[in-house]
Formats: sequence, structure tokens, C-alpha cells
Amino acid sequence: MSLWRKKSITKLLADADNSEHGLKKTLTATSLVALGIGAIIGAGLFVRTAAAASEHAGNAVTISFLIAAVGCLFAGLCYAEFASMIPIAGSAYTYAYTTMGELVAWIIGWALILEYALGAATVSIAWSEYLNNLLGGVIPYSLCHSPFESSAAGAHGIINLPALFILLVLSLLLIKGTQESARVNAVIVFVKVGIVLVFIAIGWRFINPANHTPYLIPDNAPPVDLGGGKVFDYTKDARSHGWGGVLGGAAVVFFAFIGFDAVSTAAQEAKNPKRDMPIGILGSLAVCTILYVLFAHVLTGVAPYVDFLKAGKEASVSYAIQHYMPGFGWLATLVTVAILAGFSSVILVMLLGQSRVFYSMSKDGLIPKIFSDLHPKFRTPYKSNLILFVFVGIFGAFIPGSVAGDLTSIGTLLAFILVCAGIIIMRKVDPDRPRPFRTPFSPVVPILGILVCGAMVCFEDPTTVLTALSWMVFGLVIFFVYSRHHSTIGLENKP
Ligand code: ALA
Repeated sequence: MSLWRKKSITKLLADADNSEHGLKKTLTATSLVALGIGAIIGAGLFVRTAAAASEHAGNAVTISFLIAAVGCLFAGLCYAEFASMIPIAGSAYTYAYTTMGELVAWIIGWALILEYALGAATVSIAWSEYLNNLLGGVIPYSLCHSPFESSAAGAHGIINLPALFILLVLSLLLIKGTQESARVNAVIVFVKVGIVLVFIAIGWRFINPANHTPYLIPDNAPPVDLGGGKVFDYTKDARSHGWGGVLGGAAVVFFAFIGFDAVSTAAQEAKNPKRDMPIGILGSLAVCTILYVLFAHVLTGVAPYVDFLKAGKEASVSYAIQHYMPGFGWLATLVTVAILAGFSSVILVMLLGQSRVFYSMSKDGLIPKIFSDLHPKFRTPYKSNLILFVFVGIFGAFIPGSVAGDLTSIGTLLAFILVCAGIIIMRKVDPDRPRPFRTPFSPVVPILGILVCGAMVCFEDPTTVLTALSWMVFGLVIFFVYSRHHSTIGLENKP
């Protein structure tokens, strides 16, 4: 039984065309860009920008954003070629199945669970924090934190109920239908982009040029007293000052870009996938990069970045407005409300992406059939959505957000690297297949994608990298015990 058996693209496309009983084709180029932005702008921008600036890159967090964007651009160009060539639900997983064979496809599918399912869990935890912030902290600590967390005052977490709540609501919305979900998403994207623009426009007037010098954190930056006997020492770690800090910051803010590839998971539901997928992927990436760099420039200009180590650590954007933009308290509340809506759309697209990856894996026999059963009326994979809610809910309710967030980044980087490799392989083994969109300068761009994304993995926290590797080993066990014996291709080829 070969580990490298592949799916035929021709058969794959023929199966997808037989869409009478499959997923509905309802998404246009504009809704795909909106879907991308819906998945992209979230906790990464509103939470991790301040963390990356204060702990790693200082004002040069803008450069960190650009580095992360370059890695995503290279990977995005590779995604766009695949998505236009193989417009099938399932994204990187499907691409790998046709190019690198079953085992690599499984590895990517398994890594994508880290990206989408844990990504949704991470943002649901951030949602819970901001909700409590908006409500003035009325939710008891124990009911909005994981059992692994405790407050400075000694309270312990038990379960994160708001995170569970938002996951349930959005799972039910997804079951109702992709078109409805896309419509809700479009409204949220409008609000989210609007608030980012308003913050940039108003905040620009409050930039204090003194805050922007020096631009990088100097090698001899003084330690910062965090109170309670704790001190943050910039000189201790190469990832906390100078250019090392800029790269460390890139690994942190990379989370802010996760999601543009989620557009490719909806390829089968796009009206004109060959033209619209590249527009959806690259368009959403471009819009977000511009917004992020401007946002980071304003945030670090309005408030000194060391503030984000201390009082401004949580709800950093509201903090900056309240403390350094007198007369704009209303904006702080508005920003929080928009952030809550924004987080919801990120979770929605992540859950959508995950259920579509499961759909494809299940159609291929690698995971049980229940993951591709469609609802008789809504034609959505409702059982999969419900199982996913339980799985993601366990993480959202019981795991700290930072753990889930770092794992999400590693899983995504791994998938990006394999997609870049897939383009190089595909150009060799199937050079004549029509490619409505071609990755320019191949193999230079895919190789650069592998290098930049690989560098970001090296700048992630070593413990997180180990945990992610354990997850991948667990996946391999499942593959060898179950999946390869149930694979549709394997069963078809049996004598
Ligand atoms: N990019 C998404 C976010 O920042 C995952 O929340």
C-alpha cells in the first residue's frame, strides 16, 4: 500500500463539477475578499501588535508586520496558483493530495487542524476577555478563564463560558448556510475595517514623534519594572532587542495574517473560482498589510511601547485611546464593540475552513463519513460543525489563549511551507495543466516562501514547537492505524 498514492486532478475536478448534490456555489470575488479580511483582522492586530512591540520589536513592529507579510505573500502566491488550478474545498490539504501524495496530504490536513480549530479557540478566548472588559468585569474570573490560569488577586479559572457561548452561536450560524454566513460576515468586515480606519485617522493627530525614537529597541535598553518584584529585561534574549527583536516580533504578529488562506477552503463554493480565488487571496492580504502597518505606526506613536508591558497590556487599543487621546473616550468603547464583532467573523471563517477541510478528508475516507454528511435542507456539513464545536469548545473553555495561539501559528507555518514545496513539485510532474494563475518567478518565490516561513518557525517559542511536533506524531499514529486502511483511493485500487 503506497504512502505516496495521489488523487488525480482530472477526476477531482470532474467529481466537483458534479455539484448537484454537493456544496452550493454562491461566493463572488468581493465576498471572497471579504471572507479573507473577515478571517484575517482579529486578535493578531488588536492584541498581538502591542505584545510584539513591547516584548520584541519596539516601534519597528511595523517592520515585523512587513516581514510576516512577505512570508505570507510568497505562500499566498503559491496558494493562488493551486486554488485557481484545483478549485476544490479543502485548501492546502487537497493540493497536497494531488501533488505529494496521501501521507503528506494527511500531515497538512492534521496541521490545518492546529490552524483553523485552535485558531478559532484562540480568538474565542480573546472574545471572552474583551466581552468581560466591555461589561466592566462583571463575569466572575472563574467563569471566563481556563483552569490553568489564576489572577494576581489569587482567583482561579474553572471554565471559559463566554468562549463556549460564541463558538456555539457561530457553529449554529454555519449550519444554517454558507451564504447567510457570508452575508453576516460582510457586515462585520465593514464595521471592523471602519474602526481600524477611524483609529488610524484620529490617532494620527496624536502621534508623539518622541515615541518613535529610537525605532528599534537598543541593545542596552534599560530593564522595565513590572511591579510585584517582576522585571522585564530586554537584553537577556536576542529576540527582545535590535533586529533579532524585529524577527521575534514577526513570529508574534504572523498570527495577525492567519486566515487569508481560509479563502481557498471555500473554492468549491466560489462562482468563478479560477478568476476569483487569486483575487480573494491576494486582495485580502494586500488590504490587511496596509492597514496593519499604518495601525502599528499609530499605536506605537500614540503610546510609548513600554506601556504595553504594564497597564496597557490588556485591551491595548482602548488603553492607548483612554490615556493619550483626550476627549475620545467614546472611541474606546466603539473600538471594543467593533473588536468583539471582528473576532466573531474570524472565528466564523476559521470554523468554516475547518469543517470544509474535514469535509474533504472525509470524502477521501481518511476520517469517518460523518464529517461529510450534508444537512438535507441547508446542504452544510452540520454533523461536522457540531463535532467541531465540541472539539474547539474544549480548547476554548479549558486552555489558555497564549498556548492555543502559538500552536495555531506553527501549524499554519508548516502548512504554508508544504504548499510552497507543492508548487515546485507540481510544475515538474504536471507542467502542462492549465494554470489560470501562475506563481511568478517559480521556483524562486516558493523557495523564498519556504525560507521566510521556516525562519519564523525558528523564532517561535521552543516549547510550543515541541508541543506542535507531538500533535503531528499523534496524527501519524491515527494515519497508520485508521486512515490509510480506509482511504477511498486505496479501496478503489484494491483487486
Ligand atoms: N488573523 C486572525 C487574527 O488575528 C487569526 O485573529
